[in-house]
Amino acid sequence: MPLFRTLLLAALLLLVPAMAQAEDGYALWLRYRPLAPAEQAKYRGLGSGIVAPAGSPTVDATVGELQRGLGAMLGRTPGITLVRSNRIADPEGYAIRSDKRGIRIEARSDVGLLYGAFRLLRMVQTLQPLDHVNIADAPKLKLRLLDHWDNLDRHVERGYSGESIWDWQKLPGWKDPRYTDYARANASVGINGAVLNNVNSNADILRPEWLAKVAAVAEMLRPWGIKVYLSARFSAPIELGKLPTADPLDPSVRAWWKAKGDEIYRTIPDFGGFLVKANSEGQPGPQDYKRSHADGANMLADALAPHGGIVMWRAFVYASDAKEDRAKQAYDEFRPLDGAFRPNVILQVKNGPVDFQPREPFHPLFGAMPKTRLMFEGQITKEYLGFATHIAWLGDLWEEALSADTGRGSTVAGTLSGMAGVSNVGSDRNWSGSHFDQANWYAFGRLAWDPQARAADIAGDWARMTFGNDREVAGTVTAMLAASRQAVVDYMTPLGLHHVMGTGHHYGPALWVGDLARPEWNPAYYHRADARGIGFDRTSTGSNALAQYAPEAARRLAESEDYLLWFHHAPWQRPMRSGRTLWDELVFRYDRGVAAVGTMRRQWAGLAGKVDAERFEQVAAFLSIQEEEARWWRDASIAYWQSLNRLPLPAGAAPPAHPLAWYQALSFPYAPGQAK
Ligand code: BDP
Repeated sequence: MPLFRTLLLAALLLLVPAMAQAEDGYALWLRYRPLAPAEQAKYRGLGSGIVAPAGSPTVDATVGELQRGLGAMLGRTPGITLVRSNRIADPEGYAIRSDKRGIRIEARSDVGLLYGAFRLLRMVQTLQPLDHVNIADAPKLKLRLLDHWDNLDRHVERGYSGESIWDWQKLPGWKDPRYTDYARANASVGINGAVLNNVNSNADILRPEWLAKVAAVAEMLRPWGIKVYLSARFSAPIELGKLPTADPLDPSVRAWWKAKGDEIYRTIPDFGGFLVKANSEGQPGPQDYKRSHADGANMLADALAPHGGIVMWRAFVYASDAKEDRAKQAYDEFRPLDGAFRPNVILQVKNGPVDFQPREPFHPLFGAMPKTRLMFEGQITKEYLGFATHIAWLGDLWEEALSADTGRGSTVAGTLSGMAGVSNVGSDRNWSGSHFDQANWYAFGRLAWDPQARAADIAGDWARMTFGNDREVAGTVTAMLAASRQAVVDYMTPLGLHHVMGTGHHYGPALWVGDLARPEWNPAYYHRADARGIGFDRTSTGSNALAQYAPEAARRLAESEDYLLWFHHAPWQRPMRSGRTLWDELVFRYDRGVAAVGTMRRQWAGLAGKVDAERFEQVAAFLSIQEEEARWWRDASIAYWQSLNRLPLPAGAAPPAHPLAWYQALSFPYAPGQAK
């Protein structure tokens, strides 16, 4: 027995390193795998040991991360000197220089040193030489946030990666070390803020006992340069303060928010501010009292201004009773308010005018409010792009929006003060629901740091950091990412189609739905297809949403076939640039999308044995789900369009696998992430 026990212990001890190496995705892009000896040789002769200024929690975190990362990759820590220096102008910027004595990271602030350290680690992770480094970098935008749509019971609205990571019930007593790993990952890409709770918010988060929990999270994120923010419910003065009104011009309401602001800052001295969804989708707001969005935002801004806090006011509004094209409503509502907001208000605008679709034109508010600070809101979680099982590289989606020329003197990127991404982080071991969805979290941070960065470069870095530097592996992963977003557009919403997903949960196709109470919740509202044609006329003969864009931008959008059915209602027989009719082109694109997923599957299969088995198997299984669902999208869509246009399929195209009624009968009452 004792011998057996000894053997068992020995076996277990042998297993421990293997378990620590498990590739379950937890390490994200910060895997820090040991480099091969030949690769390590590249980094010889750089001295050794870290010299850092007298400790601060951020300097300690920086030194710890360098030791952890370089120690694991190189087996030693080269000579690195961290220097606080006023020569670096930007408060979050850094410079890295090296010579044969070692590496010097200079920054104005400790968080700049942290960002420089992560840059250095990335260079080693991607095998870039360190002997003659001379780089300086600083974030282009000050506000780089994740928005968590997390409820207080840990349900995540539009979350496909488990529960909320915020374990509110156990906070503040139990500070899950996972919060530190979350912060490390964010800091590594420059994310410097997190809104902890859902925009469809619950006033309870503003109660003192909840603020104590928020303070505990803030304390863990602080060393990593991340501030916490909260979604504020506009009616909180009624719900918590027992006031009869939440009218933003009422002195008692203003006093309530001011006192609440003071209380928050007593608890969390570096609190970032509020995010607000008001008068949208049933949320309370200033219009309940016949006040404007500016009245509401400014009232909250005044409460936080003495403490340096900001208000991010969302432009995602559309009225339940409006007859107007939903795509026009945010612009109509906010454009007249340009210049009416306090300096600490930032208007947060979704990338497109409808709602995080696989492809949308850029939002017409970008460039149209020169006297107002604007933030870009992207959705990292893939509510409309196949949840966690579809590979869809959002780096391309955001690059397309950010690089769009507004026709008013700059690109979308050039109009921004910040970026917010609706988080895809949850309690799943791999954080994001799938290994490839981590790429979207990564890309979001990198683009918020530099909205002019190229998504392809970011994809290359992510692939190497996540799957290793083997050229075939990294090249294949990068190629898969590059093809993936257009594939989703093709098999779900080709040629400018949009919002044709399943009711409520948005899982799968439901183009035939036209009986929901609110017109703009119906797919039929958006595609307007009948026997003769398809598409939403947003030209001057229709809703004229096109006129919200500057003339040059409007012309480009009107001419783009990628947005054809977004802006035009066209006959099925309309000739396309390819020489096909619109109908044939639509079928061609559905097929192209399905085929692209098949290609991704084969590409991935070719990496068998070159990627660790654990991640390989899951990605392979998810790709087969994606292929099945891509075919489902294609078949259901074609079956439905044919029920209207009665047109034959182009030569060689396969008929749908089932009759339309089969697709219409599918129901998914338990699809994840639904709004509660
Ligand atoms: C929609 C989501 C809904 C969100 C809303 C928003 O379906 O759950 O609350 O956006 O952004 O896309 O407020």
